[in-house]
Amino acid sequence: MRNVRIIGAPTDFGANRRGVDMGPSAIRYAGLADELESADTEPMDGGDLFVPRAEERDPDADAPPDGRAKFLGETAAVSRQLGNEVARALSNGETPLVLGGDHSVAIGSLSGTAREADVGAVWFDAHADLNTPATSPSGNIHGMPLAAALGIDEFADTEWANAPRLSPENIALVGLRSVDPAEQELLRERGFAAYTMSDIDEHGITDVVEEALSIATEGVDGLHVSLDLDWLDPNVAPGVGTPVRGGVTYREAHSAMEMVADTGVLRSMELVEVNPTLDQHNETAELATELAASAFGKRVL
Ligand code: B3U
Ligand code: MN
Ligand code: MN
Repeated sequence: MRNVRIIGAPTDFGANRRGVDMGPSAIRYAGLADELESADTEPMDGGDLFVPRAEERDPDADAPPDGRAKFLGETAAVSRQLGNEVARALSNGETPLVLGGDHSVAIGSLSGTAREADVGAVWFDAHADLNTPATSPSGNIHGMPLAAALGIDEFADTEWANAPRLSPENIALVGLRSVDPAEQELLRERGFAAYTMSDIDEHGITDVVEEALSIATEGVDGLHVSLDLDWLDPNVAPGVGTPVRGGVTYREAHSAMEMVADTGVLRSMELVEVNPTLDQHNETAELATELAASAFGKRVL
């Protein structure tokens, strides 16, 4: 039986809308442990990382020389902690399930999961999260984690952010519908496997996810799944920081997560950007628990 190590990372440093720091509580309250048990896994909850309140800090105290990245020092501290927790869970034979928090927590998850193994990743998100401090329109680090982990441009020597054993050929982004100009350029230039909502409309979710998973798992030891709840349509996931219309449906999302389970190589996963202050009756948090269960192998029959 798979032991799933739940690690709460209640950050909202990376987001411009307050409230995602309540994500870990909301996801647990929605019944995460029961859902994971129904997927025949053994949930082990290690609690939350210590994260200071944003109000106590100056967002620009550690401003980078070029551009803007708010709460950079705080994000570095959380990323280091989380990277260590993720690596420790893996070395104990557990599968880390990180609960965000905003998407900047992916920096820590990726650095931890790609420490002792070659890892591929699928990024289920409306956004590409490939900005850098110089290109970011917002200065919010939740729009930068993939660039940080890959060491792109200003992140080249950012030791706490880089995930050296995460290889760009094994990254696939799925569900894109809000991409900034600099991100478009990067996606084109560096040849990442990137699938937009139009690709899903044209080819169907199963074909797109099959291709994404085969790219991400080719020749690596394991797969990281980064699930930003804004990947889904706001009709079914209203409780997210940056909703974008035209996302995947409830059934498409489950189908994709079932395909993740079928790879048999899921190594680590995160559920991010749940914002309980914008949610309706905790339904987005509930959906997050269900999708995790599907990714860990829950089946009806
Ligand atoms: N690309 C924009 C918006 C954004 C990215 N991720 C989220 N929003 N959730 C930015 O600010 O980088
Ligand atoms: Mn994201
Ligand atoms: Mn997003």
